[in-house]
Amino acid sequence: MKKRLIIQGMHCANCVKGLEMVLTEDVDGVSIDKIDLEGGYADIFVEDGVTDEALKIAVEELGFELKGIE
Ligand code: 9UX
Repeated sequence: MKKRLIIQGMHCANCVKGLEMVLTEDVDGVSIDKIDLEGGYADIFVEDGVTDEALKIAVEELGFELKGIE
């Protein structure tokens, strides 16, 4: 399933790299389509069983805020 994570607090390319890392390493079954620094969102693919709560925990681990999931 495709999801868009609306994320507040990404300011540089390292933020993007860090986010990519926590999403793929901390949560099983996530792959990244694209992360848009300017737009403040991450488009991802999630396998069945990946919860929004797990995504939220991963995003917020780095101090970003998850504003919404579309
Ligand atoms: Mo860049 Mo992001 O040095 O929190 S890693 S601003």
